[in-house]
Amino acid sequence: MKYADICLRFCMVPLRKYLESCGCDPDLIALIRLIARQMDPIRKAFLENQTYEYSLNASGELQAQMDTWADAHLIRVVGESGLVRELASEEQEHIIRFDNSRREYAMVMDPLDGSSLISTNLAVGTIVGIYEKGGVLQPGSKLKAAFYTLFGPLTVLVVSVGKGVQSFAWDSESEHYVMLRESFTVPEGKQYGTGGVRNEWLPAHTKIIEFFDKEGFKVRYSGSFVADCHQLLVYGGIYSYPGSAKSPTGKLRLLFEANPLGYIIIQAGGRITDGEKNILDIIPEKPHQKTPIYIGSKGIIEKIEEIYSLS
Ligand code: AFP
Repeated sequence: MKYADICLRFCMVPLRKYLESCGCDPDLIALIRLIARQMDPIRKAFLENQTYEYSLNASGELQAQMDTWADAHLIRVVGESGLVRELASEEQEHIIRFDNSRREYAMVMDPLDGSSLISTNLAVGTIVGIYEKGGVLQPGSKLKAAFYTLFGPLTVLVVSVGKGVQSFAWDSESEHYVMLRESFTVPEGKQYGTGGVRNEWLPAHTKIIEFFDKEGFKVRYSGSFVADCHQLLVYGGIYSYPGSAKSPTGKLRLLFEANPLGYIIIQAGGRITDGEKNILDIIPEKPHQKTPIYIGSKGIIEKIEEIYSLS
């Protein structure tokens, strides 16, 4: 079936039309669509890049072969676009500058989040945040757009350009993204996920988990931030990765993970906190800065901040 027929038959709005209807700058639309289209080659590359313990990144963490493949692929495409002046990637130690770019967009990305799950064929995805200008070391509240993709049964793109949150699915026949859902509101679900090791948690986090257990929350934690956030976007609840005595700032990166997802979840009526403040207000000092993170339903985050304030 032809793409136009599919849209007509299922009343599906294509990604480009949706972004145009939001009044986005044509170059921002071009950039989002360019990155979004790379999910097809990335998805196809999984089969030939199945080495899981491939290399170490700048932070000394294990990289899967797909981490480096997706990173190199996206860096090349972004560089050739002529739209991005600065790029920070979770897989690169330093900020990359494209001095000849004709626009000043600054992009942050986790090329493949949750990559330890590649070996188990569970859902992973790509996270992207875009600033209009001013470089990558800016608070998340200044983002112009953020999106993530999720490689599940469908390749899904969830995007916000500051006008709510929408999801699109990749149609491999027509090679377009078509709208799946035109708005999201994070419900007050009763489920939680937490990273870290229980006997290393700090007292406030232990109290929070005890509160969830007492209130009859279900546990949902996959090991892929992007997949767990997608789940809470639909069902509500929270994802958390706390600080610990060993690692007071936790594991997740402010620039590549917390800010883009925080921007999206706030646009869907949820919240994000480090326990004390909105993560999107943090002014980053370095690309690989980490932060403790609680993200999800508004009411639950308010309760978490209350428990922190009393601890
Ligand atoms: P990787 O992309 O290196 O697998 O890291 C994934 C991640 O940053 C995030 O997506 C997960 O929620 C979290 O780490 C899982 O960490 P644990 O394995 O410590 O639970």
